[in-house]
Amino acid sequence: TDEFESPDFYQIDDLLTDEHKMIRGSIRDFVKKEITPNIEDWAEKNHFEYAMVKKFGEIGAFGPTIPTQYGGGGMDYISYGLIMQEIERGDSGMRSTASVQGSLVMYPIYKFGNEEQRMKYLPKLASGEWLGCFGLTEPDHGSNPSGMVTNFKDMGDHYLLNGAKMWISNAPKADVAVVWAKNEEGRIHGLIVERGMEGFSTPETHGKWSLRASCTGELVFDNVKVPKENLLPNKSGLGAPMMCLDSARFGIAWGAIGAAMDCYDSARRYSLERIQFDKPIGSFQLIQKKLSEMLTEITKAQLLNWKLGKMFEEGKATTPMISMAKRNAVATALDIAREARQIHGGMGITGEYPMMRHMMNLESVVTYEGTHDIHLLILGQEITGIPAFK
Ligand code: TGC
Ligand code: FAD
Repeated sequence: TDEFESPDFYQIDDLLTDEHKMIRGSIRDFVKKEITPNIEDWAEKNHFEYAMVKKFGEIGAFGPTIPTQYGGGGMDYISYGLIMQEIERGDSGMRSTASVQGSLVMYPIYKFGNEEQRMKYLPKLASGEWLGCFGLTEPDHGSNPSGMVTNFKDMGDHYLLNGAKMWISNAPKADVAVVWAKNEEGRIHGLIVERGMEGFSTPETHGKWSLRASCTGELVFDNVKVPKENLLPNKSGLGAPMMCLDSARFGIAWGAIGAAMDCYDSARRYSLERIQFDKPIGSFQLIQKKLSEMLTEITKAQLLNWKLGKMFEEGKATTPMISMAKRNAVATALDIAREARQIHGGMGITGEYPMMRHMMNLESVVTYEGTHDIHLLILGQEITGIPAFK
């Protein structure tokens, strides 16, 4: 069969409700119809298919955990994880579009915004009428966002915003940007910046060999007048963007395992079809070792992700727990993409199969939302009480 078969070696489906399985099934069907047939072409052409934004809105991929009164899905975190898993099984860049919109744009407006801001932005972001982006990283401040220099001054009837953000997913096409900047006292606040504000531009970043179906750019603020009502009033300090990252990193932990499953499934299938030395290559011990280890790592990560989702629901998930899941899932997915590529031999380097694209995508995923090593150090700090990054 050509159908993707989702590995479920430890019967983790028993831990899911009928609703979870229904949501996963509908997103899987969507990915099969809308993403899989086109993605190699989009990635090869470095093309961001803007029409997907509306389609993601229609299937509820934006802000699944945001309450329905604001246009969100009102779902639990396991549902959110499953949606990200299925979309990233299609492509990490597609998942980026969805997780930035939901966890990094809608979430801060919902969590730190006032009622007028929620009503103005959330329904349009949920439906895909508007696309959003999240500006934290700067050219000189990536792993260390607290050093940011983007700043705003109180001019009486408005704020004046100056500075630049770099590596921002969705930026070139975004209608709305949630931007983190320091006030005159050096305190970090979130501001909602809209396309069309004078002095605001979003140049595209070219030459990426990764996430080629997602658009990435800069946010440049040259004396941008931001209305005072665009400041997110209900939380300031680095903790505010970090809370958004908690939610987005959770989605990535699930998403990366979706990419891993896609690679594993392709490798399993190919190993049974490809004949060398008069036998399917799947009959050789070294191939079986690779497949066995892939399945083991996917299963471990699925259990970690599921439990983390439960802890999110119970308000018990901590940043180091999230770091463990994100770091583990992405490293696992990268290893599996490489091993699966080898199982496909020369064919593995072509766009006939998904591994090369997943592998290149995952090089971004292992870096963004906190690098592999930063997550290790967050765990190190949890264990020892000593932050090693400063
Ligand atoms: P640190 O001193 O630890 O904390 C500063 C203040 O923030 C508070 N805080 C949190 N509050 C709530 N929830 C959290 N999760 C929090 N984490 C920190 C903390 O309590 C403290 O508050 P206060 O009141 O004491 O000031 O901060 P630090 O400067 O030492 O930094 C720690 C470090 C290095 C771990 C952190 O900065 C970090 O995680 N760096 C990585 C940066 C990162 O992840 N950037 C991501 C950019 S967005 C992105 O990549 C999107 S890609 C998406 C896509 O396309 O899919
Ligand atoms: P650096 O921080 O310069 O790190 C370089 C290397 O040094 C890394 O290996 C790192 O682990 C290591 N390092 C740094 N500090 C330490 C330390 N203390 N101890 C040990 N090692 C250390 N950002 C956003 O705000 N919004 C987005 O939408 C967004 N989208 C992105 C999309 C893509 C495709 C990419 C590639 C990035 C995106 N980012 C986004 C930025 C991303 O979050 C940063 O790239 C990431 O946080 C790392 O920052 P940096 O690239 O400046 O690397």
